[in-house]
Formats: sequence, C-alpha cells, structure tokens
Amino acid sequence: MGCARRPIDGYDTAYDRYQRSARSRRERHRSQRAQILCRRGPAVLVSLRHGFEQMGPVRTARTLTKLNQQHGFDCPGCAWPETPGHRKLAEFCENGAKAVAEEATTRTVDPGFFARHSVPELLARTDYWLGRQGRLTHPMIIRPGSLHYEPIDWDDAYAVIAEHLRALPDPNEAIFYTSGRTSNEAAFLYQLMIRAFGTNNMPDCSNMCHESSGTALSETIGIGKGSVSVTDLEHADLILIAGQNPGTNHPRMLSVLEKAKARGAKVIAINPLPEAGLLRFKDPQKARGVLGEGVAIADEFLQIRLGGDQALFQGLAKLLLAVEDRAPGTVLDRDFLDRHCAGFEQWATHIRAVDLDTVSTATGLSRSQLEDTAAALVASRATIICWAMGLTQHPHAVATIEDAVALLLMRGMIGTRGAGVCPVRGHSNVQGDRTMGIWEKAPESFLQALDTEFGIRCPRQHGYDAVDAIRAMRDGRASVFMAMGGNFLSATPDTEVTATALRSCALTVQVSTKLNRSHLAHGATGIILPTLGRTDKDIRGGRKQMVSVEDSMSVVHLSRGGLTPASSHLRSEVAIVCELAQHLFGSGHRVPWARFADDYDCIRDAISRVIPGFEDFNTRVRRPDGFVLPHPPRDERRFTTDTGKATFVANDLHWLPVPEGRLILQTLRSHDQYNTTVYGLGDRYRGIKAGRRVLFIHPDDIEASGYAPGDRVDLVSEWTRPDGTVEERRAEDFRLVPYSTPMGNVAAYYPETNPLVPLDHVALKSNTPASKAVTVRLVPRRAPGKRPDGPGIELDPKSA
Ligand SMILES: Nc1nc2c(c(=O)[nH]1)N[C@H]1C(S)=C(S)[C@@H](COP(=O)(O)OP(=O)(O)OC[C@H]3O[C@@H](n4cnc5c(=O)[nH]c(N)nc54)[C@H](O)[C@@H]3O)O[C@H]1N2
Ligand SMILES: Nc1nc2c(c(=O)[nH]1)N[C@H]1C(S)=C(S)[C@@H](COP(=O)(O)OP(=O)(O)OC[C@H]3O[C@@H](n4cnc5c(=O)[nH]c(N)nc54)[C@H](O)[C@@H]3O)O[C@H]1N2
Ligand SMILES: [Mo]
Repeated sequence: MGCARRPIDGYDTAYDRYQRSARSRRERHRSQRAQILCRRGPAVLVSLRHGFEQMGPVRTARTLTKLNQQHGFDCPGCAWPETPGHRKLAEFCENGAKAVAEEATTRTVDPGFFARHSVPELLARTDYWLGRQGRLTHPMIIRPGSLHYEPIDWDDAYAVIAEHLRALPDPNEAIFYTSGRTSNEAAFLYQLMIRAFGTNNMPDCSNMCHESSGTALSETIGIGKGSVSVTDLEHADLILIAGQNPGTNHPRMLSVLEKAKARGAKVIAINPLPEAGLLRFKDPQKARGVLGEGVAIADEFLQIRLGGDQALFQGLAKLLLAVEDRAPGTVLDRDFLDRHCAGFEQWATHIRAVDLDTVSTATGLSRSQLEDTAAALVASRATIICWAMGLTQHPHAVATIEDAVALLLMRGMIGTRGAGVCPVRGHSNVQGDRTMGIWEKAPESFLQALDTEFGIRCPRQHGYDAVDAIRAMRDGRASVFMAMGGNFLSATPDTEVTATALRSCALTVQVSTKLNRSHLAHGATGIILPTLGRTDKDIRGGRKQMVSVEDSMSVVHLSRGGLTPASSHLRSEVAIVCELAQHLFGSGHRVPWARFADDYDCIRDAISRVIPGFEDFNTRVRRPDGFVLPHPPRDERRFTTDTGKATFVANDLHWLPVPEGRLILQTLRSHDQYNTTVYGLGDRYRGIKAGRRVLFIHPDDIEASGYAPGDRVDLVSEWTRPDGTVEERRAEDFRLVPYSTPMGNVAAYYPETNPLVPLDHVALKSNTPASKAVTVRLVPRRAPGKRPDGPGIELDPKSA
C-alpha cells in the first residue's frame, strides 16, 4: 500500500483513518479497489480524501472505478474528452473526483433541515457551507410570506408550476434556464416542452461561458464548435493556450499536452498569470499530482495584459504577413485562401495598418517576444489554438477569437491533421445541450424538424439569453423562472440586481441536486425539485436507463450511473420534464411524454430523426467510444457560412487600458471549486491556504495604492453608463496578496466578485458578461472586523 506509507501533502490521513477504523473484513475487501486507486499517486489521494469524507470508502471505490469508464458514467467535471480505446483505471483527475464526491455524498438536506433553517438564516451562510450540507432529498415549496421551505408531493408541485405557466398572459413571460450538466435526452425534452409551451426563452450557462466562441466560430467557419480531436493535439507542431488554466479546470488535457510535447510539439501559454499546471506539470494520473517538481508544459510563457489578446493576434498576423512579403510562399496557403476563404485581402490590408507599438502597449509584451512567437508560427506546419474564459469573457471577445481564427486560416490550418481551433468547453455537456436545441435563437431548420416530428408549431421569435432574462425579470416582463440545474443567481453578473429580479417573480423553480444560493432568492412561491445526478442509478420502466453526453470535441457517448440515489424521492431530469409536461399539456398531447419517461431509447430515436448527425443514434452510441458528430470544416473543409467560405473579419482593435488610479479585475476559479460550488477554502496551486476573499495584485500596485501586503480592503467597481454617469458596486473585505500579474491587472475569485460585474457590461455580439474586465478601485473597508470569510455573495438577508 504505497499510498499509506508515503505521506504526501498530508492527504494520506483520511486513508489511514479508514484503515484504522475499517470494521469488517468485508469492508476491507471491498476497499481493495480504492487501494489500487491509491497507488496511482497523490492527486488521486486528494480525490480519495474528498471521496472518503463525503461518501465513505466503499462508495468512493465503487464510484471512482466507474468514472469515465466505458460502462460507467461520464465525469460531471469538465468537457475534456476521454482517451479513446483503452482506458486507464483512473481515467479522471483530482478535480473530477472532487466533482463526483460532491454529487455522490451521503449527506442529505431533508425536510427536517429546512424546518430547522429559515431562508434568511441560510442566506447568512457561506456558499461553502451550503454546498457541504448534502443532497436534496424531497420536493420542497416555499409559499408566499413564509420563511421556510416545506415538503410538497411531486404531483402537487407540478400542478403549481403548470397553473402558474398557464396563467401567464404570454408564454414569453416564462424563462427556462439550463446549466451544462443536463444530459442530451433531458435537454432535448426540456427544449421541446418549452417550445411546445410557446417560447424560446432559454438562457443557458453557455451565455456566460463560450457564447463568444460560438458566435465567432459561426461567423468565421460556419459552425460554433472546435475543429480538433485529441489525436490532432498529439500531432500538432505548435499549440497556443490562451486564457485557460487547464491544471485546475481541465487537468486531463495536460496529459495530452505532455504526449504532444514528447512528439516534439511546442507549447506557448498566453496568460496574465503564471498558472501552475502549465508551468510545472506532472501527469495527474500517474505521478505526484500536477504540482511537485514536474516539468514545464509551456515552452514559452507570454504574460499578457488582461484583454490584450486581440492585439496579440493582430500583431502576430502583421508579422506573418511581413515574412510572406519578404519570402513569398513561406507563410500563406494561397491555394486554401483562393479555394475556401472570403475577405482575405480586405483583412490583410487592415492588419498591415496595425501599429506594433500599440500591440506592445496593449499586450505588455516586448517586440522580441512578438517576433519569437511569430517565428514559431511560421516554423509550425500544424498549429492549434486552445482557449477558454480568458478570451471569451471580455468586451471584445468575439473579435479576439475571430482574429485567432484568421491567424490559422491564413496558413490553411483548419481541417488538416494536427491543426485547428480548440475552444475548451466547461460543463461536461454544455456543448451537447446546445446541439439538442437549448438555444434562444435556434436555426429555422431545427425548429422545422421539431414541428415535423411532433406536429407542433415552435415559436420563431428569438428568446432571452441570460443577461436579457435578468433584464426581463427586473423590468416585470417575465414572472416565472425555471432552472434545469445550475446556480443562476451566483453564476450571473450583478448579483443584487439578479436577486431582486428573481425575487420579483411569481414563481421560481429549481431542479437541483444540491442546495445553493439560487434557492434562497426565490419568487413569491419557490419550488425545489430534487433530481438524480450523473452518478445515480436511474431506473425507469423497470430497467436501468442510460443517458448520453457530447464532449468538447463533438464525441457523443453514453453515461450510466450506478449508485443508489440519496433518497427514494429523487426523479431523473427526463422524468421531471415528462411529468411536468403532462401536467402542463394534459393527456392526449401530441408528444408521447409518458413513453419518453419510461424508455430513453425512444427519446434517442426521436433525436435521430430531428438532429442531423444523430442517425442511428441508439446503435452508434452503444459503441465503446460512442461516435463523432459531423463538423464540415474539420471533415471536408466545407464552410457553412453565409458566403459558403471561411471568412476573414477585419475587426477594429480593442484592448483594456487601465484608467488612472484604477485596476482591471478578472474573476476566476480557484483550484478548489466547481463554478459556484466551493469544495474548499484554499487554492494550493496559487499558494492560498484558507480564505477565498483574496485579491491577487502586483506588489507595486499594492504600494502605489498606499496599502501593504495582507491588508484587507473593499473593492468598488465603476461602470460608466451611456449617459456618462458612473455606477458603483461594492464587494467587501478582500485580502491583498502580492502576485505575479501585470501591473494594473488584478484577479479574484468568482462568485464572490459577481456583485461587482455590471449587468450591462457584456461582450459585443455574444452578450456574454465581461467578467474578466471589470474596472475597480481599492477602498478602505466599510465594516472592519466583520466576518473574515463571510457569505460567498453578500445579499441582504432582510430583503429575502
Ligand atoms: N475544477 C474545475 N474544473 C472546471 C470548472 C471549475 O470551476 N472547476 N469550471 C468548468 C467550466 S464551466 C469552465 S467554462 C472551464 C473554465 O476554465 P478556465 O477558462 O480555465 O477558467 P478560469 O478560472 O475562468 O480561468 C481563466 C484563465 O484565463 C486567464 N485570463 C483571464 N483573462 C485573460 C486575458 O485577457 N487573456 C488571457 N490570455 N488570459 C486571461 C486567467 O488568468 C485564467 O488562467 O472549466 C471547467 N472545468
Ligand atoms: N464572475 C464570473 N462569473 C461566471 C464565470 C466566471 O468566470 N466569472 N463563469 C461562468 C461560466 S463559464 C459558467 S459555465 C457559469 C456556471 O453557471 P451554472 O452552471 O449555473 O453554475 P454551477 O455552479 O455549475 O451550478 C451548480 C449547481 O448545479 C446543480 N447541479 C449539479 N449537478 C446537477 C445535475 O446533474 N442536475 C441538476 N438539475 N442540477 C445539478 C447543483 O444544485 C449545484 O448547486 O458561471 C458563469 N459565471
Ligand atoms: Mo463554463
């Protein structure tokens, strides 16, 4: 038992405790699988510690040995694909295992819990505390004027919801949110129910996430998804990783990058922060965890200023054009440009006018760094650009990504081996949910196919995205809000505004696995419907049902939960949608809801007739590694844009200058959270031991603002309205942590900082909150001595 004897990071103690306390031989025997996992190293040990704490050793072993296996369940962590073919026993990472432990916990939040704790009391708790209380076990309702949730029967809950929906003067006064964990099957039925009801109001987490990528990619290459596979990454010469922290958020990606490097690929990290996983790495599946004295994944680190990436991509394009001018034929793929592209000449003229000094100012990078990077691009025969939230959550995010695409197009580097675009998705099925029609502006072809399959008439008017949904509730244009998963209140910007918007609703409904802050900002009536998660066994129609998901690289595969659910009252998301639809539409509706609820194969059959690429869905999804959806640029260099060509877009250059006496704040994830779910209060990759209310700031900026490292301050954000007046928002009590970040650029954790993000501060075209580009200033604390690590998000409990 290597792991028990080798104390690393102190994480062996949970295992030791178990060894001492294991009561029966049988339990010991069953834990052997856990021991096998133990031998895989400390990152796995951290996973086990979380597992043991939340669900005990036996359930931990049973769970982790099924994670990402062909007959197991898909990791609810991130959307990074599994390695096709032979899978390792531990085909998961530390953070995936934490996500699983969080869901598979044996702790429960039952009616007694809600009787003990009123909503105002729960509002004063931290997000960390809320998340640790366990799985929701019963449908609950809070009635007008009450301070407590109380139990309600499923049928009664459906009746209340259906009644509210039917009473609306216009279906567009209802809003239906989706988070990205929802399976394909549930998502397909959910959007069907919503459209049959009569609205396209389907905001989803994508609106806060990769919407900018989808928008930019649709405009340039005709499809809003990435064009590369894992194999492409392994065959690339050069991989740029911009605005992404894979060591924390997509750890399994690092193993692929390591393989690529072994084959000679060069990796360039573009980030304001020296993120640990990129700069010091060890395979999380076989060695001492991502940290330790590992190797650098990145060959080069460009410490870019926040929001400087568009300037970088344009500057690099200019340098590449200059090389082509000096040595024609060395850079441009003329054949590809002539055959497949539109707008190149106009774009090139625009790019030639870019001023490289401006690029240096905007990026904070020296001329030689730019030239070296350009040289690496010229030398590479196959380049991949990967990115995540560091590019998408800026005001000029869409233009930035379009400029990244142009850098590849000019060299013909799309639809060839080892090259292309790689937006790395977040939620494990966020891409699949969009494919299934969770989209406020789904295309006509999709709506028509639904009409034909089900004999309904889908509404054509575009619906609200997340930001517009908040505006609609705030302004009284919507009064019923339903969420399929997620934590709308904490994930969206402008927390106070969003809370007021939700509280102004007549009804809010949350389909959830765990308690979160959104349950506490409810409408006059609030309902919680507890649901099965990815890990749970789902028995319907007398047999075990399976669902499917689509990963970041368009691979669709099955997920089968195997654990005994936390309570016998839980229902699957599919069942909840079907049962609600039956209450809403009555019997005899054209959609066979009852059949769908009892046989998920029937849902897949319907999907196979509605959505291109899903032909023969039930057969192909049962293949060991599932199947890959079509992607015209990747498969046949076909571009389904308006012009039928890959499009160069000439974008004006934007960046984020730092106003005098102010700082630009990015809001990001720690190593110990999953979006709004906080696993722990530390961030060991950034050296934070406890406490999430920290501000990472350049030491000179601390000094210039008259503070000392460790001082605690309030943050005030500033937002200039179109009429020139300035709005201010405040978040209290952040500790100043000197850190390696560009001058004028600071970082702090989401969701604690969401109250600072103005609702109207969004990316052009994608309407994504620009939560990595918030202008702030430091001010002395308003309430010194207050709680050191208070509620994740400050909301006034009295206004509940
Ligand atoms: N363990 C864990 N895994 C997760 C999640 C989680 O919360 N926890 N969340 C999931 C989800 S939904 C998503 S979308 C992904 C998110 O994955 P990431 O995008 O990696 O998440 P963030 O923490 O927002 O990190 C953004 C990164 O971009 C950098 N950055 C910020 N602004 C800029 C900029 O202007 N330019 C450049 N070049 N870099 C910039 C930041 O320094 C940081 O490294 O992860 C998914 N996986
Ligand atoms: N300031 C700032 N804000 C951000 C971001 C940022 O970087 N900065 N990132 C944005 C991004 S990228 C995203 S994706 C969003 C995330 O937004 P969301 O997806 O809305 O938020 P999560 O925190 O992932 O949702 C967690 C909740 O989902 C529920 N849940 C978990 N699993 C299941 C399930 O299987 N079924 C159901 N029905 N419920 C489940 C649990 O109740 C849990 O409390 O946040 C966005 N907000
Ligand atoms: Mo995301």
